[in-house]
Amino acid sequence: MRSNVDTGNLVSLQSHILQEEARHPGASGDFSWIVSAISLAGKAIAHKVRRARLEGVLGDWGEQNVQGEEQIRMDVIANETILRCLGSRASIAVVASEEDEEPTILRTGKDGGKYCVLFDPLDGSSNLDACGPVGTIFSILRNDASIEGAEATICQPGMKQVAAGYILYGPSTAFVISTGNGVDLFELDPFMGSFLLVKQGLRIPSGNRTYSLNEAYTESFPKGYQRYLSWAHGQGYSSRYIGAFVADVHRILMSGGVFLYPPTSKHPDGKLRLLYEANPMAFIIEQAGGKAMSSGLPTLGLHPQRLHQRTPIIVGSADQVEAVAAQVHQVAEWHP
Ligand code: AHM
Ligand code: MG
Repeated sequence: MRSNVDTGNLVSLQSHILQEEARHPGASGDFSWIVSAISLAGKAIAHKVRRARLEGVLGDWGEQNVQGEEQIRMDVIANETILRCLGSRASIAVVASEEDEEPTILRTGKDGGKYCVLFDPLDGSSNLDACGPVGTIFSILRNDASIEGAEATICQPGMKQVAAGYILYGPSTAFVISTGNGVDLFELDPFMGSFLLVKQGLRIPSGNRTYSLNEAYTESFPKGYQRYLSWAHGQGYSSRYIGAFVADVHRILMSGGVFLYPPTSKHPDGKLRLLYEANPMAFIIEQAGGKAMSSGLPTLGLHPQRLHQRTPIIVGSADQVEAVAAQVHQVAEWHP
């Protein structure tokens, strides 16, 4: 039987990141401490997610988040877990979450704040009731001490991310990360309590004619997307949609295809958030050889204006993203 593990040795996430860091002369180890905090949070959330029904913490919290969306109790639990894990790491300047209205300044550059960590604590959380996959998405940026104000500090184009990744809580718990040097996949061994390296240098496959989008909104998509869908139907495309961005993109990273969340009448700027959903997933996919576009432009080149800014996105195998773009004939066809 063939093994999916492509490394001969047992390598934990922690030792892998330390090894990567050692390649940079003068690295202080601060970065690996941040990844270790995220992995600790991931293990705690994985455990909570598995026990959520038993512990009676599924369902609504009874409040709305800053996006005006009902907060699910597990959103709040995941958010608090990540903040508790990150709060003790001395090099973090700013943290920002989908669940919090404002970014939080933990310490200034003068006090050693080198990095900003942005995250969606539990993407796709409405899947939980149905025992579907959910995930944590994160983006790590450098803290520019010369910029005043937390929001201005984190409003950096995605191409400036120092690292990005996600933890997917599915049948297994997967940790996917890129520090700008390819994409590595780890899986949680629940008995050892460690994320172990299973695949280094992941490359996204091409040639998979499968799209992933909420087709029920087709009537309100801009013309270019509608033309793409008609074209894809004629070409014998297949479709897959989990309804959790992190899980849909993970499937595409492993098997190829394209994910789309176009502008709709309900969400004229798209639904997904640029800084802590679109940018980190676009970074991972591009590091694996894929492509990400927002209204005809590279997602990673967009200049964010606000923490909770939304963006349309097309992300996946380069050939499949280009197949979408080929059906959009004018700039005006990207917009409603
Ligand atoms: P969330 O961050 O509140 O969970 O919302 C984002 C989710 C994404 O995970 C998913 O891709 C999208 O919403 C699904 O939206 P829709 O139900 O409109 O298809
Ligand atoms: Mg989300």
